[in-house]
Amino acid sequence: MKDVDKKNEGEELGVMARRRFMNSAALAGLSIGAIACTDKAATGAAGPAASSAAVAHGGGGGAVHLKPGELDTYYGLWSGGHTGDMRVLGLPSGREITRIPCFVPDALVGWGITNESKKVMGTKADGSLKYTVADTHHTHASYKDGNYDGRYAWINDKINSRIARIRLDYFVCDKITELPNVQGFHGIFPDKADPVDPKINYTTRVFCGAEFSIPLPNTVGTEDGTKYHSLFTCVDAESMEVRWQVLIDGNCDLTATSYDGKLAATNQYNTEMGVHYEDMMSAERDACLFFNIARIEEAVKAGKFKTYGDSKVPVVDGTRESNKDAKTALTAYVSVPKNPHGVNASPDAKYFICAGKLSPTGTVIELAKVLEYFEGKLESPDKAIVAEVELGLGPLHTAFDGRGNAYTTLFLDSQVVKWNVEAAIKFHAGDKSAKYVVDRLDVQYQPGHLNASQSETRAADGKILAVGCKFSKDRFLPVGPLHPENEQLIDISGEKMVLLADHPVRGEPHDFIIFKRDLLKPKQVYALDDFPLAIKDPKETGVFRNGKKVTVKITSQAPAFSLREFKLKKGDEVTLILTNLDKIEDLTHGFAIPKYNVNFIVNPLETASVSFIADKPGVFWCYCTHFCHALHLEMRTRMIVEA
Ligand code: RUQ
Ligand code: CUA
Ligand code: CA
Repeated sequence: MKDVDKKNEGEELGVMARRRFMNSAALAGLSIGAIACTDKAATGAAGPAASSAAVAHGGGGGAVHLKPGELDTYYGLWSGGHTGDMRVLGLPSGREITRIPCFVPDALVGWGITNESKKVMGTKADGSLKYTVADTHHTHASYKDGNYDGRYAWINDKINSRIARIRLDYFVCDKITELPNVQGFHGIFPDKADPVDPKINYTTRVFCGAEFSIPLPNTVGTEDGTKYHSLFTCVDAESMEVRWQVLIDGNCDLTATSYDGKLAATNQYNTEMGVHYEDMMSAERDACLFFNIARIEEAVKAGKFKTYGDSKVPVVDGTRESNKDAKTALTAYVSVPKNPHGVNASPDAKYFICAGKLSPTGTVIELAKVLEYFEGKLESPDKAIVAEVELGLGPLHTAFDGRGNAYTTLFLDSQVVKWNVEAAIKFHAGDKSAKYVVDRLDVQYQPGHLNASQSETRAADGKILAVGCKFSKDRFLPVGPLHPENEQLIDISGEKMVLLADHPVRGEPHDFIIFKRDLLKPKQVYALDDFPLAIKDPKETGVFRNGKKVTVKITSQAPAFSLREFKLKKGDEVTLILTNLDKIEDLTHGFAIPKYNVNFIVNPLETASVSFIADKPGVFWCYCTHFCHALHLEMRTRMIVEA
């Protein structure tokens, strides 16, 4: 705690000392990280004291502990990390309510087992899944009028450059698109309006940034990195087809969009286009790259594009060389210090903020000025920078409270710094009396993402802030070498931040959004007609044979399946369709076939199907795997495969 106070008083001294440290340590990120970790272990004791204070003052952000039966105020949509799914939390309690499988098979719901989910996930010619690993980072939801409209959320898979869409009415993934021409798809953000048509005040595009550069087309292994490229991609929010891509200099990292739909941006840490890390950090400044959406779409319409390899996707030229004339430029490269990380739009719609990562600064870019640049009224896009202020070591991501304050994670300092954006702008303009740093709070430890309630909308409410700490060290009972990450919840309703809670989480979840629960109206029972294969009446069930091709139709109604047994012949090519005719909320059944690697569920009025070859003769008890009734154990049917 003392450490924190000192920093508040001696802001300038601290910054100078830290700056020296950054330079002398030659910015070898890993070793700096290790030092900072050990340092912070000692101050970790501040945690428990801070949380009891929060409970005592009642915490404007609300107490973390909800009484049994009480519901949370906010939904949290969380990236699941390597489990390739989306976690849904209730906040402020931090209770995990569900997980929505997307990129990786899931044994509970049968994701990657049923034909319906395999179709979404993508299969090879032999019907097996194309990919079974994923690395999800970022999740954001669809907008209307600058707030979430509860239609969709999107999440990225960095490993295989896939974008998944989640329907927020049923909380299911309904489409996955693999991006062409790119590797390391990282940043993702939906637009919030159309750049041209004011009637379209909702999301129709999703922008995707590719972090790695590769040869185009990537068909021959070549070492010469100067020939590699990175692209920025636009995906249609409804069809999930790739609309267009922009060839750029440097790389993409995270993505942000303006509230008027006119601009999207990505921070670039590798403007050097290095292939080794020392090359990637050799320049003092990199960039925040802006895209003029209307102009890009005009260029596509006018046929000013190329295609690469098998891909039909139009690729326009957004490189520096081809975009020197501001009045026709598709892109603008705003210079930002040293390997910036994170670009975030402020809820007043005025600014994008880039965090410096290897520079202890935050850069505030005024969007109105970026638009002026595109009109030829500003000599350089760099003139759109209205503040570049010292925040602390290793700034990564920024959230907002809707009261003019920004909250930035400091990875190396293991802190969240609260700073006032307008004060920072005054300070930058020369008013050295402007105190922009409002508060600092130690977090445990090494924070990456953070997000505040409603922070990414015009309705930012400044109540709670979640912080994804990459290291938990001593915060939980030891469980062997793999430590969980530590997600912390902070009350930001007052002047000072107050730590409320720690939650262990399996790595590597990254990003999340938090929004008011009344923005969603989820449905809890399907409609039979949602599924083309639905079996509407138990009388329609049975075994239907067409040579070797066999369709088994079954319905479930607690505590029985419509067929008490069904007979197959060895070698049959079977498709089994199951409709759950129970139509009351929370009455889910499961269906497992031993030795056939089949297990899936059907929710109320849901239909799912599986296909397999009946290659093993014998008797197989297909049983309900989801506890549904006092006779749940008795809820079975026999699959009899004759030799
Ligand atoms: S980016 S910390 Cu994918 Cu920051 Cu996660
Ligand atoms: Cu049906 Cu358990
Ligand atoms: Ca760099």
